[in-house]
Amino acid sequence: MAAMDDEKAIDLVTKKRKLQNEEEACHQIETRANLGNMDIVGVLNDNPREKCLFLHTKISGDDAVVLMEKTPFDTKTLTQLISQDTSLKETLKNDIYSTFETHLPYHLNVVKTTLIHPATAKHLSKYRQQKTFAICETEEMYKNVTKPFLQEQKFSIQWVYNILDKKSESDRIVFEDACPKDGFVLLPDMKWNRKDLSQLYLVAIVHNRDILSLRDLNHTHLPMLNNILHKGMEAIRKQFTVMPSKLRVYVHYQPSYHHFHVHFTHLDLDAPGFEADRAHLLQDIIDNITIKSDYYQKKSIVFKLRECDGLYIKYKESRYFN
Ligand code: M7G
Repeated sequence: MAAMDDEKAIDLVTKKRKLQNEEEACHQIETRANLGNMDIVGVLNDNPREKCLFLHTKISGDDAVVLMEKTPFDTKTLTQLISQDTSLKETLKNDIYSTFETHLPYHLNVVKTTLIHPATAKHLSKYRQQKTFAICETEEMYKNVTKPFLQEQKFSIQWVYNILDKKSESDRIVFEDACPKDGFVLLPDMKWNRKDLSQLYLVAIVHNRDILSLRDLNHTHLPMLNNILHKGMEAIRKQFTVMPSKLRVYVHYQPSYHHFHVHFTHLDLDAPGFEADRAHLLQDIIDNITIKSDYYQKKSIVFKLRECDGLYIKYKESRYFN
């Protein structure tokens, strides 16, 4: 028994080391890239509270989206943060209160950048700050407006097929159940830097290519859903030592990408899209379908749309709009 535990511990250390090496390799690739080859077209979104800036740029005439986000503090670097290498310029002093403009050592001043290139009009719309509206989609509205729209307008999911076919990110896969009907691939979400466990964010992508969204689920999908919930949580416990009680496991409706997938995030992370008008807990989905197989075909579902979303425009033109 002790030998088994030792083996598991060694396995975990090897995996962690592999992850660190990958991160270092990623870092080296990033340091070789530069942003000098693009022209700025405009700001899509500038959010001071979340400390992120989304830009529309052009690279060799093609549209691109650049997402820049200040990374959280890393408590492992405290001694470098509070050191003589950090310079402070006083901006206010009053009694016991002072504020400073602070310049951190170069290597602590990291911004995570995501580049989408070439970007489509849908990418530009996805990241542009816009007014939002709630839609209460009935069974009939789904059939008459949403489903026909999705069939003609689906966002490209080539990146999903690249993952399932092992053409991209195969070295990042944390767990796979290869069953074509009930299986899935679990891997770090693009939003996670794979360093900070309190920001942990993984995504489980199913092998079944026929499920557009929550709306398509019924009792025949229960083995797949239970598989994802239990095997996904177990894989995260093993690889990252994050317990199931620290995880939030959910599905978006509407998702951006219409190939069924499940989000696994750390409970302490305020992930974008965890609002009541977008996230559906996987455990609730399993229970609802167990009670009534066609629950998600019959249920009215409230979700948020933005004013430039194609689906919002379709609803505006439809007889359901008020
Ligand atoms: P969603 O519910 O369809 O929409 O989730 P959202 O993007 O509006 O949340 C798709 C999830 O897949 C998101 O959490 C994305 O960050 C993630 N994602 C998107 N892309 C293009 C990639 C990718 O290329 N690789 C990985 N690992 N994750 C991605």
